[in-house]
This record gives sequence, C-alpha cells and structure tokens, in this order.
Amino acid sequence: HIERRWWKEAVVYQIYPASFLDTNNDGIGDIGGILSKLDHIKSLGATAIWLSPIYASPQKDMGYDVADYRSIHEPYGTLEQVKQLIQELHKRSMKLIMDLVVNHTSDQHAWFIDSRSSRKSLRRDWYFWRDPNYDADGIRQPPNNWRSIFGGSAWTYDQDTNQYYLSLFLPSQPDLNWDNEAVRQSVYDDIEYWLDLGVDGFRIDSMNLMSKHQDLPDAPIIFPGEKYQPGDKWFASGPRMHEYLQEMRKVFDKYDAMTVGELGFTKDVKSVLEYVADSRHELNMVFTGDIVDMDFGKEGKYVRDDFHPDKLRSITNQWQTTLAQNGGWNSVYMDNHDSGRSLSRYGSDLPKYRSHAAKLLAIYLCSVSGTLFLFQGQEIGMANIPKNWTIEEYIDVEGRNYYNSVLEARGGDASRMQDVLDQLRLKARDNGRLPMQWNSSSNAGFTGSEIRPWMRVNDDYNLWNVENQENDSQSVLSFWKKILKIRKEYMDLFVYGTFEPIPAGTYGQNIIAYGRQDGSQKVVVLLNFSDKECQVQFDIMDTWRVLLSNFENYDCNNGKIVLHPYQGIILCNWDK
Ligand code: TEU
Ligand code: CA
Repeated sequence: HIERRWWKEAVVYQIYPASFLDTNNDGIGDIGGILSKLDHIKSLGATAIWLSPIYASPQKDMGYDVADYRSIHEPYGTLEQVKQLIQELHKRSMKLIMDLVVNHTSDQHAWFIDSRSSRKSLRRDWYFWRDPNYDADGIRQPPNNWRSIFGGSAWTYDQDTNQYYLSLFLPSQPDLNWDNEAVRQSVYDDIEYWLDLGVDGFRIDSMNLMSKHQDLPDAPIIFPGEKYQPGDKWFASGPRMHEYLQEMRKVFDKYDAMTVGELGFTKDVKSVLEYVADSRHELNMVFTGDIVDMDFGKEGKYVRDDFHPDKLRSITNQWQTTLAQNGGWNSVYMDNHDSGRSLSRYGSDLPKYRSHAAKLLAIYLCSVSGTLFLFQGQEIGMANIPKNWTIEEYIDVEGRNYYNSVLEARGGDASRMQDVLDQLRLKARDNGRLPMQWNSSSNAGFTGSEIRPWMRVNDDYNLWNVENQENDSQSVLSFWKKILKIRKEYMDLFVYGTFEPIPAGTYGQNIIAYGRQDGSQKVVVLLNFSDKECQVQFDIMDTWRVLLSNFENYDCNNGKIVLHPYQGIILCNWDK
C-alpha cells in the first residue's frame, strides 16, 4: 500500500526562464512572460512549475552560479513579480518549485568575495582552499588531480593568497564547504526565506556533491595519460551526505515542502533508496539521470553510443519495481535543460515520424509510476538544433569546452570536426535551451520580431508552435492534454498502481511493454520504439479495449496487433 501525497501526483512543468517568453523586448525571457502563460501551463494539465534559477547571478552558467540567494536576476524581473507568481499559481491550485543551487555559489557571491579576500577571512573555511603542489620541476600544480565536470582541473588558483579553491564546475562556481556548520545554517536561512514567501518545494542541484571525502584524495586513473581524472569516487555521495540531508529535511518538514535531488554518479538501487526511502527522512525523490544518459558513450557524454529500446526497458523495469515498493518514490522525466530533446534522441524528429514519436514518448511518461516532470516545449514536440547550424550557434560552456578540447587535440583543424558537431547536435545542452515556439510570427512569438533573441530560434517554428497546435485536435499538444487527463482520471492505476515488467523478447527487441494494475483494473502498454512496423501476438478480442493510442487506426486481428513505426497503445480491461 502506497501512501498518497500531493507531490506524488504532481505534474511538474519545468521552465527555463531565459528561453520561455520575453515581454520587454531585450531578447531574454522573463517572469512577466511566465505570468502571462500560466493558463497555457494549467490547461496542459500541469499542477506545478519548476523554475530553473532566477536568482541574482553573473550568468556564467545560466544562473546555476548564484550571487545572492535572496534577490532576483534583474533582466528576469523583480521580487514583487515572484510574489505575484506564487499568488497566481496558488490561485490556480498550482505549486512553485524553485531550483536550489547550494553545492556551489558564484565567485561573485558575498560569501566567496569575503572568503577569497584573505587567508585570515572568517569565511575562509566556507570554501575549499588548499596550498599548491609543486612537481619535480618545481612547477606549481593543483592540490589534487580531480577533473572539473566542465573540463580542465577542478581547482582554480588565486594569485593574491597563493592558494587554490575547489570548483567542480566552472572556476566561477566555487564549491561551498558543507562540513562548515555556519555554511549549512546560512543556506537553511536562505531556504526558509523562500518557504516563508510561499514556495512549495525545491529541486536540489548537484545534490549529492555536497559532502566530499575530507582528505580530498587523488582520483584513480581512469583515462591513462590524462592529467586530470574524474574524482567522483571522492566527491559524490561523500561520508556526511546523509547527515546533511536529514538536517536539511527538518527545515522542509516545517512547510510540507517537496524535494527532488539531482543525483549524479551514484546509480545503484540500494544507494538511491538511502536517499528516498520515507523512513530515512531525506528527500522525496531524486533524478537519477540514467534515462537522459542513455546514449552517452563509456568514455564520455559526447562519445557516440546509439540509443536502443533495450536500455530504456531495463532502466524502466529496474526503478519501477524497486523504489515505491520499498518506501521510496520515482521521478519520471526524459528532458531538462541539460540535455538534447528526447524526441530527437530516442524518438525521431524526421517529419514523417515526428508527431507520432512525440506522442509515443508522452504515452511512456504518463503510463509509468512516479512524479512527472515535463520540460518546456516538450508539450509541442520541440526538436533539437537543425543539422546545418554551425558551432557558432552553440553557446553553452559545457559543449563549447568539449568542442574546443577536441579541436585542440586535432591541431586546430576545424574541417575535421563534423563528428563532434553531430554529437553536439544530439546531446549538447543548447538543444533544450532554444526559445519556446509560441506562434508563427518571426522569432516564434518568443520576443519582438526585430529583436535578436539570446539564442537563435529553431528554423521549424513556423510549423511547430503552440498556437498552431492549440487549434489542431491531432496535434502533439492536444494529445498531451488528453493523456494527462486520462492519467489523472486513473491516478490510482497510473501513479500508484503496481508495475509488471513484460520481459525483453516477449514482443521483439523494439517493443517496450509493461502492465499496470490497481485492484481489478489493468492496463497493458505496448510501445514501438522503432521506425519499423512490428507485429505483436496479443489477443484483445474479448477482454481488452484500446484506452488510448497515438494512431487513429489500429489493426488488431486474429490475436495480432500490427504496430506502426513509433506507435504506442494502452489496452485496458474495463469498458470506457
Ligand atoms: O547539473 C549537474 C551536472 O552534473 C551537469 O553537469 C550534468 O551532468 C551535465 O549538465 C550533463 O551534460 C546541474 C545543473 O542542472 C546544470 O545546468 C548546471 O550547469 C550544474 O548543475 C552546475 O550547477
Ligand atoms: Ca525580457
């Protein structure tokens, strides 16, 4: 028996503020834009918004570098508008989830400015400061061999005090030292500030990096010959991680706030349960990331490894049969601001498949158990950056750093970079950051037609936009509305019901299939994750009816269902 909670039933719509809607014609999305589209989000069937960071920030990493947790990045708007947003959401019975980025701050945060000012600063220990190492030739080196998640050393040298500070992401994102109690209390104060204003929960950024091994030991050599190595063995899910979460949870519990932690590197079921099992009093759920990483190569994100339905099947079966059954809970998502669009990677954005593939992914997401997270644009089937765009259109620091490092390794020959561009086109974070496509006017209605948006608008906006799809009952948007209604109507089954995996091979390699059940109500979900027609042996004649499919016509005869490319179908055992 699974306990009912509001956050388990939530449909969370993630907004990437810079790319949502610009209302003052500076080319950057803003809170005014969000306020004006609440009815769109509500009509879709979402019950909450997760807002990527809107705090004051020099924007070296699009706001994931916070300079002041209590004030708003000016181009986005004012605190008054955020209060209004909370009010308008609550009026609509919707919730606001904010991003909590406290593994690190910006180097412009007052805490860091103070910490950096002198070795004697009272806040020196709020960050990780260490003396240089000197190699055999007497050359200054970082304190250890950790590699930054964005490339290069994870240490940044400070000339004035002749020490290095730890920066697992950018040099402008120094890691906070959570082992220092004053740091933790200050962060909790900032959290309470927002909860007092009425915020309903947090998505906790880089959650499990907040406790590092206290000796910061060298990383094992995983890539021989490379100077810097992945140090996650020592900086992910460190020794005091659970202690800190339990301490922080006391703050959240005062407000019945929801939490979802971004969990990197730690992947096994047992460890995940230690974060999310109810009895642990830590987090409500985590983003494990394995679905957004399905096409990453072993040697790194941008190394080619094709998507195969087998991967999605086994990841789905693993989490769907373990977390909720052991007092934990799943988050369900395929898209966010850190990844290419799932449509372009696991479905297809070719014109002949695009609409059906987007709906297939919707069927998957809405028919498994957990709290559902959608990313802006997913509801209209937005796609990745077009093939013919050049490297100049990619802005994000992660992809740019990768491109530049390969370019350098290849002697600066830009004509030999096509393979890297192909990988960026699939997985670069920029893909999820193109402006939202509202209508077919120039710049897709995202900003004024004469304005240059901060990121280029996808070439396909003329056809693929909200306005067109609102007026089309066959559109991806109409389908999302329909399926979210069904998910809500049969919440006990789709959100809380049991999950029965149907083993690989039962219906062929390309089909993902599973059963869901609540009491006597059952569904079977059949998903063709390929561009091939597939025949499935399934006798639906007497007991089963079609609850929903992404194709108008289905062909079920003599115990066989013929699934079109990218067809998904939910069969139910009750009369509709
Ligand atoms: O992401 C954490 C993280 O580990 C990412 O580097 C992720 O692995 C990568 O983006 C995949 O390409 C969070 C935020 O979601 C991300 O936007 C920030 O850049 C990062 O933290 C630093 O705050
Ligand atoms: Ca603006």
